Amino acid sequence: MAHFQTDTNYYLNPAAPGRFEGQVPDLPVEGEVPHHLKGAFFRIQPDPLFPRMTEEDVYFNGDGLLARFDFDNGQVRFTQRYVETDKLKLEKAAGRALFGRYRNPLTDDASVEGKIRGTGNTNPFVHGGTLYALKEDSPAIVMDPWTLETKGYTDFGGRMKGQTFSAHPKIDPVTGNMVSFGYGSSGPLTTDCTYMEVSPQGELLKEVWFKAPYYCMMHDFGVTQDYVIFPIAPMVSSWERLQANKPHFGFDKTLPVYLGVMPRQGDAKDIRWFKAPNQNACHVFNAWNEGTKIFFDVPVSRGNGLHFFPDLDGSPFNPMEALALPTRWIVDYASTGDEFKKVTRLSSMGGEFPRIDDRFQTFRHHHAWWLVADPSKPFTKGCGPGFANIGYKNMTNGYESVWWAGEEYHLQEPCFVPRSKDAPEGDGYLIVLADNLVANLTELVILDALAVEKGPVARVKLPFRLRSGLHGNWVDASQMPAA
Ligand code: V55
Ligand code: FE
Repeated sequence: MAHFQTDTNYYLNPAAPGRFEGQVPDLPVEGEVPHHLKGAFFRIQPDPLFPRMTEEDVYFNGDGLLARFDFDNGQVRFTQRYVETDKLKLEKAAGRALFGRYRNPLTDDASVEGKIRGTGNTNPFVHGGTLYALKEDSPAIVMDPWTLETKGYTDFGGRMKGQTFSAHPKIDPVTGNMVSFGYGSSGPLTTDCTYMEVSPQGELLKEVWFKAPYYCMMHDFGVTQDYVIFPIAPMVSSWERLQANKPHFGFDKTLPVYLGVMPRQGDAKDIRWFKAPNQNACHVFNAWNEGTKIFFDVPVSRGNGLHFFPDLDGSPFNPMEALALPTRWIVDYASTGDEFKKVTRLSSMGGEFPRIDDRFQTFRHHHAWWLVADPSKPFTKGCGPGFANIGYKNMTNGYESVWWAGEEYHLQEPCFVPRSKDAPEGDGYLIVLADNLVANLTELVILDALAVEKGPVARVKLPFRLRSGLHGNWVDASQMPAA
């Protein structure tokens, strides 16, 4: 197989890989880090350790490079290590890349046929004191939350039969269970899916198998006290695509969107599929139910939101159709029809990476934050307008505010941090990584969560640039296991 050893397209500055592990014991701070914050902020970025073996690839395909920011008494320490997946171990032993393109095993070196291709690069998620590195094409990976050592894939003691575990589980605040799902559960491109619940002790309590209406990138889902909601949006694939060396996913403008609604106490036979016209959704703010009425808050775009997974019909990427608007989809599990038309726009501030105060997952939430793209603001030449703003909405009184980071910056997904463990919903801070595209350095910015427009209360300065990441989560010190 040809061995290109190249870093093309999405691998150039400012998206170039970091390719390093290390520690910084005490990061310099501008302003003041709240002294009472004691805990860890985990975040992860895709970051290919070896130069790619294929000429083309997408940013989603890097090895998981996991970081922890430790907060204690106003000081912040940084630690970063690779997720040592089976894939990365094989590549380290060979001294070069062996795995080819994103979710295309047909592009791999023959020596790694049949190996798990996961990278653990999407979400570092803590449940019951266990840190998982998650990637939706493979099982969950157990990590040591203190040393960031990789313990390996888990099938929950042999109980998980599906081959995949979503990067977006939720924690039910009542039972403490981690509620999750998988797609492509019997192998790549299969329509088999699973719904799972894991106890705080790490026991897989259930695995319900069901079939999706079509194979697609089911990246996130909704969990309420009584239902789970599976969104099917037309980011699709096929073996023909993979054989033709196209990107794994492409957007199909002809297929409808479905919401699969299943009672959490129910089974596959209880799923109702509600149908809506062609559109796109990816991440989820939150979901809740009032009786059989289900509320599902998601950023929704009219068309394809990901330029590196082009439209199947070859039409050029359309940034206006790609911009997602926070939207409320409402369906009634007890209704007679199978269409859902009830849609409320929640904001005209377009963007993605929605977050709430996660202590209120599965219940009606009152505060929401997301990254906002605003093409009317100036931006650094060559870097595009990007996500340079944080949007906030009070869901009770409709009050909205926004913080613009400035033309030198792109922002990464925000994370809400409660002022204290028992603080009221929304009372606390927002942690945001801000990439300074001019200085080529990253800052960890801390905002007052209910007054983002006031700008940072502190800027924690990293002495290097982090690559654009996916997700991050705060863990209070009291919820970290003993070191
Ligand atoms: C997403 C990210 C992924 C992936 C599939 O944000 C979807 C969506 C970082 O990897 O594999
Ligand atoms: Fe995600």
